[in-house]
Amino acid sequence: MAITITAFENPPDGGRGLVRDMRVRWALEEAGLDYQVRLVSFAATKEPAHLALQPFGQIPTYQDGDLVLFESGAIVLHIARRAPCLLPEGEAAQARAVMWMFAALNSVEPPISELGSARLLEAGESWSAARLPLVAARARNRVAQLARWLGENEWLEGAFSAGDLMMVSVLIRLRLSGILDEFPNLAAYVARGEARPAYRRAFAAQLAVYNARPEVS
Ligand code: GTB
Repeated sequence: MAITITAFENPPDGGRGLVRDMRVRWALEEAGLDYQVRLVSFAATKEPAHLALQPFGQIPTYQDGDLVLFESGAIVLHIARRAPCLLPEGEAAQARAVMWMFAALNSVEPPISELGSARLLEAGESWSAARLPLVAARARNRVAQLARWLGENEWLEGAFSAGDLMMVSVLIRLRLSGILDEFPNLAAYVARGEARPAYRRAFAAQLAVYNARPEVS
């Protein structure tokens, strides 16, 4: 049976690759694994059938035979274990790649997510204008630290790995704020990720979902 992942049938980002099924699609494309995508509505993610797969009512999920996974990081790591192009050989090199996955998810994505919420979800609140600069400063500070570390290196640890896949996926979410372009080396790093054929295939597939979305009345 083929690997099946879930994604929103009506992607809230307009098909720009910001929703978390994108990183799973990208990993599957890098790994060269066959998969299918089961599209779900936002309402369906709150129903018992989906909650049995994902306790928090979110996408993405991953199913392969009897194995059910949620959490995009866990899913990408599972895929990476089957793909030498995503996890380098050697215990220490693998540990460094996994470390960068955790760094992307635990240290870099939270301030970026917070900024996204502040810009989009809280924009109408009376306190939004006062809070936004604080949240933007936190995100800017964190990515400045990353930019200093990356310097002019192509990837975080020599060769491309699942750590880069996750970091690029997270940084893309910063682009709309304009902050990514304040760091030319990080913007170039993201562009290198986006130029990978596997990324482009994944992006095209999720954009096709947006373009074919059901009419919303
Ligand atoms: N920690 C989980 C993981 O990594 O898998 C988080 C999964 C998650 O946040 N999923 C979101 C979801 O299902 C979609 S990606 N949300 C529904 C809910 O929580 O009820 C988050 C997202 C949403 C929208 C945009 N956007 O519009 O740009 C970008 C990212």
